[in-house]
Amino acid sequence: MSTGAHLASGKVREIYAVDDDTLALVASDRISTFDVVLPTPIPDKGRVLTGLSAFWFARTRHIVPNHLLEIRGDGRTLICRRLEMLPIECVVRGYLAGSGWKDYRETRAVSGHELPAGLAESVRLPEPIFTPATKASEGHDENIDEGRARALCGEDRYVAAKEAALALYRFGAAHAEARGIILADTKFELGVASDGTVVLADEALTPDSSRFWPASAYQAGGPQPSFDKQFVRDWCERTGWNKEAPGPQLPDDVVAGTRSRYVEAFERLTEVPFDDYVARPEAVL
Ligand code: Q0Z
Repeated sequence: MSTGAHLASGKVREIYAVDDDTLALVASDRISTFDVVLPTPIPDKGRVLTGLSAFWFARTRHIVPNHLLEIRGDGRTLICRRLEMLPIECVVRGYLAGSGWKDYRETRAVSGHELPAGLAESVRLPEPIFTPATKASEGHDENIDEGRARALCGEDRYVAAKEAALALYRFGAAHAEARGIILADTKFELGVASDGTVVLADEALTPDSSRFWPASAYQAGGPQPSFDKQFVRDWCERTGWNKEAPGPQLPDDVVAGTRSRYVEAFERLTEVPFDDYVARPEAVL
């Protein structure tokens, strides 16, 4: 089976059309930080993200069906069912960080969820909240309230996507927490199959679509270190880079340290040795 025509590029991924009903999602080793893709790849990052997505797809089919058909031998390509994508990002937050923290500080609410006064940055929320966002073609997604999201999706699809996203987050966060990783928040993309079923698509519960924090360092009251990207961010800050493209080339020790963190996240979450995955990607299924 060939990969087919190139359809779209993300910052660090590509989509190809295999046939009318089938796509190939290919994850590169590129890394972005402060919204800029750096010139230096992180070896195996694409495999780690692809293997993690496939792991979660295999373990959450009881919650919601997903688009995964097969994983290629290269470990970085998922063959997927082509869907009609919902026009919203399905974000779930269990902790107050990123744009959730920003919106809370300004309005005491996130996507229409009014929260208690006096919450600290990175605090665990009383309950995970669904905070849908627009899909911005460039720039940042904007959090929208339930009314706008429902109007964009249609009532039935909105309710199915919201309930799936909340259940997926709870499942992923509990699994990760038991392995020393806090899944602070995550973004899902869902689509609709030809029979009308709402289906989980894209990547799922990876460090590129989520905030992973080391539980060992967790302390609410400020920003938390990223499980995977903290070495890169710290090194970039020390260089005095102005955070505009092009980013700096990373030194070998920062590349190696960052690769180790991705592999560590993969092994903690999947309990599959990364070398086994490289030899046989179906090991995560
Ligand atoms: C996912 C994206 C990427 C750039 C479209 N199963 C599906 N059916 C239809 N469309 C998609 C999927 Cl996953 C779809 N994206 C996001 C992924 C590169 C953009 F790898 N866009």
